[in-house]
Amino acid sequence: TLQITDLSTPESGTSARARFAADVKKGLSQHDKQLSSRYFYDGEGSRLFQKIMHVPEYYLTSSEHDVFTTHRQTIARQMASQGDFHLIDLGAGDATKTRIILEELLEQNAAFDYVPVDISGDAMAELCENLQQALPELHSHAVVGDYFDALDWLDEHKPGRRVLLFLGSNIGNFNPEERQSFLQKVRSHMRSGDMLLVGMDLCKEPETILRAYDDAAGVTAAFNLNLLHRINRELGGNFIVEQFKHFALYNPQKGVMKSFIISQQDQEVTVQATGQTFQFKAWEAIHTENSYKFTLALAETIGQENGFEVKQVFQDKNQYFADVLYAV
Ligand code: AVJ
Repeated sequence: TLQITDLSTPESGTSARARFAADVKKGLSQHDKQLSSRYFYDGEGSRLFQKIMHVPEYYLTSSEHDVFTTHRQTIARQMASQGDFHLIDLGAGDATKTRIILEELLEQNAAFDYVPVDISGDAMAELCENLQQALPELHSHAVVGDYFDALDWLDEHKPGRRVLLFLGSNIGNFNPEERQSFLQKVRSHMRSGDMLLVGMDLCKEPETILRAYDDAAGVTAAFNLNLLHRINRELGGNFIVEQFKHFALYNPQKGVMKSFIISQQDQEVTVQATGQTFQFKAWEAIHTENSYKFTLALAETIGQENGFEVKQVFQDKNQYFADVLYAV
């Protein structure tokens, strides 16, 4: 069976644009300019991210894929070990990796339904269609909306045990404060017997990490610079994107990959929806993304701090990536 619930409204479209404009205005008015990585994922940005997942240097996707193929039996058994459940996939996207677990759960005759959650209605429609083709016996109910709107909706409409997924090192986009608040909020929607599986990219050779965010074909650069194209398209900006460049930097002490957009000359840019013109000095940077890297010790600590216990850690053969199963 297949169902889609769309929590977004026509008004949420207008207010999303207003929020984007306000965030751009604030971010480009600061001394250290910044734009949020949240805004990478318009249609074009999502297409470019799909492409990144196939870039040879971007080891994250293939590593997590390796984790799932290697440990599919154990992961599925752990999930199903406490009885019936809803499998809730936060930020499901095309769910390529989740599908490995779905197939295994079906093989094990586990009693569950699949609830992919994503902000992109197009992605959820496409996913449901693909799942119905590939796994017709799967019960799925997609929810289109923000993670926490979806969790509120699920509290009311889908009671019962839940296993939550937050894959792909999406948690790495949060700084430590944002991560605490995310985990606390997720925890508040969980009860004893529920589980949370979190994908985390691990600290490793800095060159390997750096190459993943500065690939030779320039796909990551295009992904980053698409943010300026998006401002041009949606907010009436006049960025001459060729006068900016992508720059990636890894800090091995903080374990964080940082992405920037650098202005290659003195220039000014007007963004109609903000009613403002912004000045850029030559070589001035806009910070656009944090991608935090983890250690197993950190995985344990952030769990403990937020009421989660590490039940099992699954890794790929290179130990590049970990999927950490938390119980509450
Ligand atoms: C989707 C947030 C996991 O940080 O690795 C890929 C996004 N940015 N290349 C990441 C991204 C540049 C990605 N996440």
